[in-house]
Amino acid sequence: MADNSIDHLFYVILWMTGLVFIGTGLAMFWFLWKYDEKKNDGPVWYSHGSHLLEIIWSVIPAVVILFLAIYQMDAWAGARMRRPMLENGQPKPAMARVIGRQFEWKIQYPGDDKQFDTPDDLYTTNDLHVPRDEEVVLEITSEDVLHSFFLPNFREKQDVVPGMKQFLWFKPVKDGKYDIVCAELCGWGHYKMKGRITVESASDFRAWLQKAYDEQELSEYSLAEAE
Ligand SMILES: [Cu+2]
Repeated sequence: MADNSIDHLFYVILWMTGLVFIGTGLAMFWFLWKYDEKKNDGPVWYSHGSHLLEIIWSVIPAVVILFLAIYQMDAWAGARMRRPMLENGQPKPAMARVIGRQFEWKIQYPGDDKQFDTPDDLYTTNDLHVPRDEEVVLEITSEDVLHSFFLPNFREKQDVVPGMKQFLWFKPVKDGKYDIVCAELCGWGHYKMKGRITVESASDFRAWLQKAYDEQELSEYSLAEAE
């Protein structure tokens, strides 16, 4: 997401449920007080229901849910349909590929040629870096089972489905290190399937990419060459 629409929806729903909670609580205490045993010594009257009341308490929640269904459409479209575009009208390519596997997040950057699965790709484990104030597009895949790529601080969550390639986008606005967690029970090591996403300035990001790439080239175990 490039805005606060998820948080906004959260607060709208919190206000609605909060008001209903306070309202029903007050009504309950009012009935307790009004129908106090000491003030009401007549026989108990059992109601066999009210058609009108049933219609009212069915229609009001239906209207509320219909309102929410329509009200959230724009946030949904922003998160799932309006992928950032390039100036030429093409969808913005993924900055990195995130591959879930038991039990880690494999991160793949395409390198200078901007093509995945070429010899200049950079691989890291559980260590995703993104530049601040840029629309970041990620490609999400799984190598084995179902996972769920969850960035709680970014209000982003996507099921990771084997055999599917999915895209996620957001605009980081604040520097820092944040959690990447797996939100789908994926095996015995699910609990330790966590990574870090680092948001930094564009120049720090490029410097980190270059450094990580140089380190990969130096190490004798190069995944890129093993491909
Ligand atoms: Cu997992």
